[in-house]
Amino acid sequence: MTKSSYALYHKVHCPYCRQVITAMKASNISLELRDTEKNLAFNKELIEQGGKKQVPCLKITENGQESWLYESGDIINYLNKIA
Ligand SMILES: N[C@@H](CCC(=O)N[C@@H](CS)C(=O)NCC(=O)O)C(=O)O
Repeated sequence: MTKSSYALYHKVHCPYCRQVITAMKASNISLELRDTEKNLAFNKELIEQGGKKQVPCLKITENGQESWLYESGDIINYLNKIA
């Protein structure tokens, strides 16, 4: 069985992040929101592990394997698939 968890790295005033969060709420998906401006540790791990500081970015953990998905359109498509 696949065990998955998700965290969305975002900023409050980012319009692309807002679009992803709206889509997420419409699909009834709940995932952890990680504000990279409020919490600099989130910003650091986004840059170091994701590869760049751009938000939104969805961190996907599946069976212990982590991957980082950038681009609001790609994140929304992914969330629609798992909804
Ligand atoms: N094409 C991207 C644009 C995202 C974007 O421009 N995000 C801005 C914040 S609103 C950002 O993170 N800029 C900093 C950077 O790119 O390093 C998307 O649709 O997700």
